Amino acid sequence: MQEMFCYQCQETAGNTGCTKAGVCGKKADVSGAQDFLIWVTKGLSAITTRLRGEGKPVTKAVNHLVSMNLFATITNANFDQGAIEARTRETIEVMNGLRRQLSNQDNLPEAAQWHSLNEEEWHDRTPFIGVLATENEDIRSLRELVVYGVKGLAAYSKHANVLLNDDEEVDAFMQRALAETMEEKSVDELVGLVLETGEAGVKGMALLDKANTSRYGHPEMTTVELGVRGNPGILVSGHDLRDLEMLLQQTEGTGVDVYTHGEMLPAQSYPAFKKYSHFAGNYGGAWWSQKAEFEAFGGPILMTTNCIVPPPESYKARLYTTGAAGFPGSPHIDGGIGEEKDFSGIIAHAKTCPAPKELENGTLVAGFAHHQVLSLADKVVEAVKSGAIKKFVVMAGCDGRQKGRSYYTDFAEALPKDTIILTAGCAKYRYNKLNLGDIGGIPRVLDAGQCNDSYSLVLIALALKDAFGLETVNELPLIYNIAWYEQKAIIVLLALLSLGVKNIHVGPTLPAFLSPNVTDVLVKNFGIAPNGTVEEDMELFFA
Ligand code: SF4
Ligand code: SF3
Repeated sequence: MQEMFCYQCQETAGNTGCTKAGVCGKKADVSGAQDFLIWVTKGLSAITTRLRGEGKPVTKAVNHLVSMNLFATITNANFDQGAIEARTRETIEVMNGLRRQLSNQDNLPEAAQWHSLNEEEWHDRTPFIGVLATENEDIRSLRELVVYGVKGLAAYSKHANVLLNDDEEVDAFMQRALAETMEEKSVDELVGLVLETGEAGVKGMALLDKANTSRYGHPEMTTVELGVRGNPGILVSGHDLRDLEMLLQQTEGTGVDVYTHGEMLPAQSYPAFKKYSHFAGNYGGAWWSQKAEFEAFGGPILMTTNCIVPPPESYKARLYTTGAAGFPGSPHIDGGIGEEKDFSGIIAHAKTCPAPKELENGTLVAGFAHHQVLSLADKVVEAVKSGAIKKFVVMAGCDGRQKGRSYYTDFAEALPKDTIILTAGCAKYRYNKLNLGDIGGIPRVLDAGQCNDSYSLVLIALALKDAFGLETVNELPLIYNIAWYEQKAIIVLLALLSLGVKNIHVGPTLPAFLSPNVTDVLVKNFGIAPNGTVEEDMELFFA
C-alpha cells in the first residue's frame, strides 16, 4: 500500500499524485491526519445538513469549525500533525454532541457515525478513507473538484468570519456539498454540484469583499515601496487582513516596522492600513521564494495562512504562525474569531533582530480593485472606444516554483502594448515589477489584490459589459489566462464558470485530479483549455 495520496495542487508529483511525501514538504503522517480530518468533517457536515433539514439551527461556532478544518488542509497551510489531530478530536466531540440532537439517525454515512477519540483507531481507519477510496475515476475527480473548491471557499469565508461577517447560506452549502460527496451520485449530478460550488464561491467572495471594504475602506491606487528602512521589522505574509490590523495596532510606537510579503501586498492599498507610519513597504516576491527572502529579512515573520515553505532550522524559530497555519517547531499565536490576539512575543522578538537586509528598491503601483477601477471607468471605456486599449487579459491566480511558470513573465512581456493585464493573487509576481508602462495614464498591469479579489475582476468585467451594452461578458475583448496552484484558485475558477465565463485558459498544467472524461466535459461545455507556448498563445489570442 502506498503511504499517502494527495493530488490537490498543481505541483503534485509527476502531475499524477504525491505518494511518498508531498512536493510541498507535507509528510505522509500529516497527509493521513489531514485525510482523516476531512473525513470526520464530512461526517459532521452530514449531521449538520440533516439538522438543518429537520429545522434545527446550526451555530456559527460549528460553521467556523468546519471552515477552519478545511482551511487547515489547504496546500502549504498547516504541516503540524498535532494541530491537525487536535482539530479532529474537537470535530468528533462536536459531532458526538450534535448526533444526539437528530430526530432521525438512520442511514448516516460511516463518517457521521464515527465517535471514537482513540487515535490508534483513527490511524487504522485512515488508509481506507482518502481520495483513492472512490474507485471510479470520474466520480473521484468530480468529488475532489467539489472538495477542493469548498476548501478554497472555506478559506475566503474564514477571512470574512474573523471580520464578524457570516453568510449562513454559504456555510450550509459548504456542509451540504461535503456531505453529498459521500453519497452515491451520477456524473451529471456531481457536475451540477460543481457548478453550485462555483455559485457559492461568488457569494463567498462577495461576502469577503464587503467585509474587507466596509472595515478597511476601498483599496486605492498606491505606490508601494520595495526597499527597507533602518528599524527592526516584522514581515507579514498570507491573506488574513484582521491579523495584520491587530499587528499594526500593537506595533504602533514600538519602533518596529511592519512589512508585507506575498499575498499581503494588497494590504498596502487599504486606507485603514496606509495611515500607519510604521507600515513599511513590501518585501520580496511570491511564496515560493520565501526561503531566501525570510533568511535575508532577519527578523520575525508572521504567516497568517498559506503558503508556508517548510523552514530550515536557521529561521524556524522566527517563523510564527497563526490561525489555520501551523508548522511543528515554529511558534503559534492563538486567538479565535472575535478575540484580540497577543502579538507581544513576536514584537519583543523583532526588537532583538537587526533591520531587514535590502533585496531590491524602487516601487510598484497597486490598489486596482473594483472601486478604484470603476472610478476610472470613463477613461477606460474611452480608451477602448478610441482603440488605445484593444484587449484585456485576465492573468489572475497563483504563482508556484515550477520552472515552466516563466511562461507568464514571457507572455506578459510579449503582449501587444495596447493590452491591459487584470490580475489578482500571487500570480502577479511573475510580471508586476516589469515596468510594462501605461496606456494614457492607465497602468498596463491593474492589480486588484489577493486571489479572492478576483471577485473585483468579475465586477469590472460586468461593468464593462454594461458600459458597452453587451449581452454577456464573453463578448468583451477579454482573454482569460489563469495560473493555478492551490485550492483557492479552484474556487475562483469554478466561480467564473458559474458566471458563464467561457474559454478560460488554465496553466501551467491542467489539474491532475481532472480525469480525461471530466476534462472533456469542461472542454465541451466551457471551452477550458491548457495554455500553450508563448508563441502559440500570441498567435491564438492576437492573430
Ligand atoms: Fe503533493 Fe500538492 Fe498534496 Fe503537497 S498539496 S502533497 S505537493 S499534491
Ligand atoms: Fe498564492 Fe499560496 Fe494561491 Fe492567494 S499564496 S494565491 S498560491
